[in-house]
Amino acid sequence: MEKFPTIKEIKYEGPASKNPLAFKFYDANKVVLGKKMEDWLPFAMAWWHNLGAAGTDMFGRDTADKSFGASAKGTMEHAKAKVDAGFEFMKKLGIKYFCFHDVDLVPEDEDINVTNARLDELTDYILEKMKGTDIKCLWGTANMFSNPRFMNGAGSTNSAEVYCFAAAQIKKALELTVKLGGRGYVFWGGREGYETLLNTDVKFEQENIANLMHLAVDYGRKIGFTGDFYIEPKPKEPMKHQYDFDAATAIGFLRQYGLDKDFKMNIEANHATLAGHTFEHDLRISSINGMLGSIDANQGDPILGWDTDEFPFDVYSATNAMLEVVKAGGITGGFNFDAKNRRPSNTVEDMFEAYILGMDTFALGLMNAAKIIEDGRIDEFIAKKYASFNEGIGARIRAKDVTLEELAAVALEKRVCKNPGSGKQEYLEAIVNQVMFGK
Ligand code: XUL
Ligand code: CO
Repeated sequence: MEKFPTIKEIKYEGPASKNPLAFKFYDANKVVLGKKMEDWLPFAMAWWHNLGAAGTDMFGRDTADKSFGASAKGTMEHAKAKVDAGFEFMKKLGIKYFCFHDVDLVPEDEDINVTNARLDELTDYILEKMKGTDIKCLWGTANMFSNPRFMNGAGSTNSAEVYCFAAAQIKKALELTVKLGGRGYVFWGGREGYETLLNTDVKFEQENIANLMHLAVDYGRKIGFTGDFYIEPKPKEPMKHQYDFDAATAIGFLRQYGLDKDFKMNIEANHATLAGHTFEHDLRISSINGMLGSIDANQGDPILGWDTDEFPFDVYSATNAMLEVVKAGGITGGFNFDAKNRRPSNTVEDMFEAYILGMDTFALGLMNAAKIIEDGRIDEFIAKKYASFNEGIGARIRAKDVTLEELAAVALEKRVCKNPGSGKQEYLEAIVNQVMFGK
């Protein structure tokens, strides 16, 4: 039986369409810079938000009905109804991937063995559903932040027993990711951080996190996981200080502990902005370090200071992000909508309209990025900006063929520095507007 009987397959109808249940910009087969839109943009559904979150916040209970016809929530009947709803949802939108935490899939029991048996049963059910479709897992992860045992962290815990539970969850989540054909495996260190140094040994905790990641890599490779491991940086929330603050911090950590060959970044827009960066900044830092893996596509609110996980709507941000992605040649991961409807958007139509908004926003971002690249003026400006390094003393600096004394001698001979050249930010911003809105 259909879970969303009022919703038909969502089709591309073009920018003039006023049908809320149609794509205006995302046209899966349209070729942009030599590649189909759907190949540039492997979209994924986040199991937790789309099938789990029903509007509960710190001040009020659910506003949306996400029982999907099951007689009670928190049952295996409900877990299976979520699978049915999720697959119907993805098929109707043309989404080919999903992302999950272990405990998004089934109700968690006090006894981890019971939970694991439920996970086996449910993933068998998912595998059945996958047959005859091209839907697969983008990435899996273990939720090591909700259960009270992780109150002092998972890899960073003070308790060796808790550390074993974290290991057990990672082991199982890796097995499930492999079973469901996952491209990646994510570590989001939700509780890997601290509130006060008065009770924390930072070095000890970071070493333990790294060791757990090494064990995960060893086990993953042993059971045939060939994909990438990802760190998803986030500076704060729930912890005051999180160790994976931003891409630069996480990359430094991976290199320090010899994990950089197996790990890449999963960059979430709203996490980058919480760290005081733009989304595109963390994408750039990842890509210049060869670690741009996957993306959690959402956006925050500049007025609110927390992770609001909104569906992406900001076309400038999506354009800047897609410029990074296109210049990196695409990503091996995907675009996971780690986003939820606003609490009063509580209908089934709202669920679909949110994904349509997100997919259209990234399609616009992709088309704008292509236009900016084809226009060429911005790349041309950047090339010219650094042109003094193409010859003479500049070329020797790049070739690492100079001493500090030689460089100083050049300056002393010139006596006064001439204008180093305009940064021309306003000219470049005007080009972006012209490319975006000009005919
Ligand atoms: C939390 C967050 C997580 C990760 C996966 O802010 O983004 O949902 O994406 O654990
Ligand atoms: Co996320």
